[in-house]
Amino acid sequence: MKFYITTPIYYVNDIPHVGHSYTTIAADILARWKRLNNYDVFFLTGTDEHGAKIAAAAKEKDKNALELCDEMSAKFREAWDLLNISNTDFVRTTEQRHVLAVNKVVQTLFDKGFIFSKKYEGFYCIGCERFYAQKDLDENGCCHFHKTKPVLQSEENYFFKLSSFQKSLLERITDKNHKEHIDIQPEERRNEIVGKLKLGLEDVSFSRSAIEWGIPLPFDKKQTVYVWIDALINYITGIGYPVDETKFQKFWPADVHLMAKDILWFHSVIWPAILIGANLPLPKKVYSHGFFTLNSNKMSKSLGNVISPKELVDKYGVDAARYLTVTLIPFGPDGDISWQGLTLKYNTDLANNLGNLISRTIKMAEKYFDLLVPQTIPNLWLAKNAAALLQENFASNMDNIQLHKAAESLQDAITLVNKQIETDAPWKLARTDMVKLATCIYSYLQAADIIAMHLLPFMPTLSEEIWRITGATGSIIETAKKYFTDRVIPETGFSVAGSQLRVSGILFPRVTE
Ligand code: ME8
Repeated sequence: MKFYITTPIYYVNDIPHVGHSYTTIAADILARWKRLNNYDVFFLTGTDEHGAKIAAAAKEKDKNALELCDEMSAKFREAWDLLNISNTDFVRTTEQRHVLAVNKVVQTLFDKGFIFSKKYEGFYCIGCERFYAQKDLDENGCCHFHKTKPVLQSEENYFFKLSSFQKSLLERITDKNHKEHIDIQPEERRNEIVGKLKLGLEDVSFSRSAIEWGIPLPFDKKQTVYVWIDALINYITGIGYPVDETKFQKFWPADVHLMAKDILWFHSVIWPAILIGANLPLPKKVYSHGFFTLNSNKMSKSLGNVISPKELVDKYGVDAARYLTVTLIPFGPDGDISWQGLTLKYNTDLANNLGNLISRTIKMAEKYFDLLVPQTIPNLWLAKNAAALLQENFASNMDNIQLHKAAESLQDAITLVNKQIETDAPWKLARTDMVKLATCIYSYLQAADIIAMHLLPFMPTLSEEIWRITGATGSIIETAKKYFTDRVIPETGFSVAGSQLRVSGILFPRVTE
């Protein structure tokens, strides 16, 4: 089975911040989860490098456009390396392979009569890289997203006959049984898209005559492909279209396009229309999450209130930064983050709940059992309870992209074990019942192993560390792949009696504001 997941390709006029990280970490968590479930995963991200916005940014910095793109695209790659993102490929729209893909799609649409030229006048928002009609702007004539006044522009452009796709799109979006059904999530946003679609569609700009920084149209070299059309095609460039037919056939259609709500329209209406026009299958799911605000303000470079991935990693460590970014707000609606909120969640979920479970267990094993998994009758009761709780709540939430809920069920499983430790009070048993103490410690280790396997997509490095600390045998990834297939805990547990445990340093040092 294959699983193809994408993030948006990010504009290179901005540095990567926690907003971009949010989508990318979420996609990475889903990619890792599917790999653990034995899917052949392709995970694509990249950078969007053409168009007016990038040309303007280069001019402002007195740089050649490609030079700026090289520099900024590298910053995104560095950020994703820092956050341990496991993307399969990274596409840049200035690459030759992408130019080939764009040419092929654009020429096909032209040959099929979906492209025509007309004179157009509209308000162009450079931040959104799109035209707006007066009615789409706010009462001050500003764009709703950027709060800036778009400039009235008039051009002889090529247009894409989006209007002729209204019926086909509505059918594919609303009819779950359609063989080309495209599932737009969350539901409220799908309803908004359907509502807008029902009102009718206007044809959209397909080329720009005034913008040189772009891919020339194959049938009219004086114009460049409109940056959004150019950008959306990256999703097929990245899997080999049109040169590597085998790879393309294997991975297309995408299983999930992930993004925030700002660009849902492009992904759920314009992109599918292009694909229908080019006779290509549609993505299966388009999922948009909400916007992060920071202390109630929109994060933006100009407001100077962006959080960079590096700041998060410096403060909490890579794995905790990943976990906190995707779990602090529900995955779907907008939400506010703050340093206080991040630190509180770090201390509650990680330093206290998970950190305590591991450190208490290992300290007792060190003190009373020479840092070995105690020799005892295998007691898997607690591990099985934790596993049952996770089986019920974790997998379905991961598959439904409810990452905060999946993380909540992990915390519930950790709490279950910690409560059991409180009930057993093993520190008292050391004086009265060493046999029972051995059984208890053994059971905490097995439950910790179950938790570590589920934690892998969120915290790939620390889960492996926990696996080693608890003396579990073999590779955690291979063991988890098997476990998620058959859901069987071996009779001896994962941490076999007599195995050597490792002293854990402090996994999650407490963080103060
Ligand atoms: O739109 N909260 O690129 P972009 C949540 N190049 N997510 C955020 C965010 C925030 N505050 N800020 C950014 C573009 N994002 C186009 C995409 S795809 C064919 C072309 C994330 O650099 C979120 O995923 O403006 C959002 O949709 C995306 O970055 C926008 O990135």
